[in-house]
Amino acid sequence: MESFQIPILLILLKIPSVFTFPMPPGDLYFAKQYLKNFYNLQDDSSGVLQGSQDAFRAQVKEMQEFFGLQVTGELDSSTLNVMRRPRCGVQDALQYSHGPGNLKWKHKNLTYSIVNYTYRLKQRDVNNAIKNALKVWSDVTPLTFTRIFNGDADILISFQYRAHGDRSPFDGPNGILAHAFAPGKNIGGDIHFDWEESWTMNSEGYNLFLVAAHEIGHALGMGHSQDVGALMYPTYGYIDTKDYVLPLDDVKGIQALYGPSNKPDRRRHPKTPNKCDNSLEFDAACTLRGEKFFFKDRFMWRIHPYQQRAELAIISSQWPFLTSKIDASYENKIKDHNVFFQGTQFWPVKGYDLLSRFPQSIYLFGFPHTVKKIDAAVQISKTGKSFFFVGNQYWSYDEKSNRMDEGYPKLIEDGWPGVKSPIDAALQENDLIYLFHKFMTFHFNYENKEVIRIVYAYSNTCK
Ligand code: 01S
Ligand code: CA
Ligand code: ZN
Ligand code: ZN
Repeated sequence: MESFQIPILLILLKIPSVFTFPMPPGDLYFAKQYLKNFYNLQDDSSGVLQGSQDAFRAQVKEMQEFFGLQVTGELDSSTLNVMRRPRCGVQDALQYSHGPGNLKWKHKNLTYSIVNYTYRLKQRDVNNAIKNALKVWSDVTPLTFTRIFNGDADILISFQYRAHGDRSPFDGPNGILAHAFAPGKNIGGDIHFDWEESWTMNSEGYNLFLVAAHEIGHALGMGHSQDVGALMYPTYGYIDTKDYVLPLDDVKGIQALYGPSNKPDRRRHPKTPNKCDNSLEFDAACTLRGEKFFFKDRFMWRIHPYQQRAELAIISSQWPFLTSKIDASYENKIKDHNVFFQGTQFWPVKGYDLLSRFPQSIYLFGFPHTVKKIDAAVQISKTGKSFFFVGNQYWSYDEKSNRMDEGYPKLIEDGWPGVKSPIDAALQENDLIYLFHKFMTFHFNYENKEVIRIVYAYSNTCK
């Protein structure tokens, strides 16, 4: 867990109050409005001063607890002073960070209840998505989740439409997908999904399991993470949900709150790669209209020629069809498109748009059927030849005649002396070809056929 977003709410609350009011008779009215706005005091239709005295006292207590005041349930002057402070409009229970007060659940055997369903999915599918999303967290903590069928559950899960009584209205399709309340009584721990999203069980629309897993994180007390690979990263991104394993950043976060699970956890929790890790290796690399891209697992770094800073992103956020790791990629400057290889298939893209609705077969290039994946690919812009590296061999493809050149494959050690194979990735920069082998980058002068220097692979991204 790298760091959590500093909640806007807390910054605003730190502003010292410039107002100190005496206690005029309007105080009770004011306090009721405040509790209605920022807590869950129900509107009392019978009039301002009527209504349930107990409910009012309970809300005053909750508010006092939240602000670290003496919990009396009385509207004393220090309580009123806090109420008068300028503040953020978000309800206090709706927190997206480790705020003060209700940090985490005090018990480990949590209960949940599914209040209603979306018409877009079978009830069975919703039940399973929720159950699997809860398991993501119970697998790495001592927490257990039991479904109950009445309203007294810790975590109430529902689909809600637009304004739904908690001062955080939904916004229709897209935008806010769901929200959840930090652990606590009443609405604390509850999860609301936007009724109007296209909820799915696959990669289309918004995958209910993935969003539910993120919201459950909030319901357990997790805030948002700045790690783009984390489940608690604030924006939605599709990732294969089969055999989903919670990323390491989230595991560290939740275990800081509840400790580890008692049962052994042998699974590898995916770690977001670090651009300055000196053992960094790449899956693939390419240029694209002046930018450089380096691919690793489901991530990529992009380096803009003027910015020079390597920016980490999820590959599928740019190219949604690339949901798993890439074997090789190259920029075809002659046809102004890029090619991404995955196993025996390739995807041609123009800028960010897919050029065919489906992946194509790599055998269209003329590879023998013994080739099951391409290690690396690069085009020499001067000659219009593209080179494909597989094991200790390479092929030359002529982009003008669209066919493989005669006499290939050849041995890499013959055509690219001094370069170690297998080659993980390749790209052209100015007059040099960069060839990557494990943690090394070979700078190869193609005209003289010689390696002019070897640098660390991470030196390409550590900026
Ligand atoms: N809910 O947990 C969210 O993070 C909200 C925004 C809050 C400020 C209410 C939300 O729906 N964010 C979008 C989202 O995709 C961008 N959240 C779910 C996810 O899976 N990251
Ligand atoms: Ca929405
Ligand atoms: Zn809500
Ligand atoms: Zn969130």
